Amino acid sequence: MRLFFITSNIHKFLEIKEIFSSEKMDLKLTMTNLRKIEIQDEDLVKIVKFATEHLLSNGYDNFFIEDSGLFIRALNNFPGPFSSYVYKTIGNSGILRLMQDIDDRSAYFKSVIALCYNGKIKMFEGIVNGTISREIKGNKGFGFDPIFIPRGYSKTFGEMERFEKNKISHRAKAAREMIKYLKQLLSST
Ligand code: ITT
Repeated sequence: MRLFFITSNIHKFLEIKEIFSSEKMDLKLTMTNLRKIEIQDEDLVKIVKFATEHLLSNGYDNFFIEDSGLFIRALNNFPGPFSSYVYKTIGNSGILRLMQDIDDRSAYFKSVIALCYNGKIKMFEGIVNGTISREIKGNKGFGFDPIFIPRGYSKTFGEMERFEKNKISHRAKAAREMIKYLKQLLSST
């Protein structure tokens, strides 16, 4: 059986695909770059829920979407749900410039997955805490990875292999919760 991940971001897809295979998920994961409706809101949960309900009411099923963002404490949780736009406009160097004279570097990534399976919607969340680095480091991963140092580590996500990031990332946590739920569901049918 097939499960569709509706996303335009190949990195997100590859991260979750690797988790599906390490968790030995039976469902075949397929990336679909379908346009989804994105409302503007400060709450990631509301954003994915709205998009998922819209897709379901348009006849789509057996898919999930994921929305994520970087929340920086000293910037009142900016860029948060606007992460994609902020990355495309000011990028990592812009964030570091905004943080130039700021000592409190704490930040977190949050991921919210909305799964629609057999017509039922379920949400899963994951968070990873860390700090914003002083310089851009590493060329692995994507987006803000080269400026985010997860708590307990001395290197950025941008310096980590995918499997290392997948041990601790926000997306990996949300994805593992979804897999747990799907496994239970599949074993009971
Ligand atoms: P979709 O088509 O799935 O929406 P997207 O890249 O536009 O793909 P989002 O709207 O969820 O995804 O944007 C989240 C942005 O936050 C993303 O583009 C990155 O800039 C940043 N981001 C989220 N998770 C990240 C991660 O694990 N590492 C680095 N940056 C991340």
